[in-house]
Amino acid sequence: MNIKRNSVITLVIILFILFIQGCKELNPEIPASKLPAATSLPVLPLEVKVDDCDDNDNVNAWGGYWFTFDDTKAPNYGISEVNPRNGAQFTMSYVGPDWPGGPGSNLWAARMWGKVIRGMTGFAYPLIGMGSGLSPQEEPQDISNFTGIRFWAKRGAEDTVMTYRISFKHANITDPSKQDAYGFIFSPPTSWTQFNIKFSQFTQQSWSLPLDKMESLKLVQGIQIQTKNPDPPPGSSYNSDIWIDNIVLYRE
Ligand SMILES: [Ca+2]
Ligand SMILES: [Ca+2]
Repeated sequence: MNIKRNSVITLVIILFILFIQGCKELNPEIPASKLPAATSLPVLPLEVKVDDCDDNDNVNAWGGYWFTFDDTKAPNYGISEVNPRNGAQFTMSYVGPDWPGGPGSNLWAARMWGKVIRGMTGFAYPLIGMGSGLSPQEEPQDISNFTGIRFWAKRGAEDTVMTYRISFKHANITDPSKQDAYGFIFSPPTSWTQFNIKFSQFTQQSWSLPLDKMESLKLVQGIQIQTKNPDPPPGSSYNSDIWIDNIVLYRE
């Protein structure tokens, strides 16, 4: 009887000692003032949305406005036609059931369509395009800490413009030859396809004066996409219809 009782007492004492030891370990005797200070490193998101267009207005997630452009203004005075009309408020287009996520999973996208027209005389390099500012007043934005841009695109089945160029808008730079110095030419198929283009893949326009690429990435007013087709013969035109959606800038 006594042996059993002594064993129980011994076990209780051992458990108590273990408990005290455990408490000591849980409460290291280091004053709070000696603990290393918490450091907060800036965490940059891996992906930042430019626009998914699904609120169906002409403003993107950065507060910038969507727009179209063509060759009709000075100094080109061409006769190409773009829709939504150059200078009018941009409107989104409704995404049909061909979206890979199925009907209704994506509502609106940015779309530009029209004709790249070359007259018998006059401007010989006709073009149309659309774009989106990266701030309400298109103040230059520094996007040099991003790796590249991802977006979805498709073109119309009947189009005769099959290649487009995505580039940065630099309209504040007084030398027009530097306005879209760096870009990337891509060929959207007739079904929705995601493009992933690193800024390292952007190349300089052959006719533009060099603007340092890092300088360019620090002064971006907007992103623009324009027709990049062989120039039509005099008196002829090409059809263009391009859809763009789910644009993000990303970091790797
Ligand atoms: Ca919007
Ligand atoms: Ca959308």
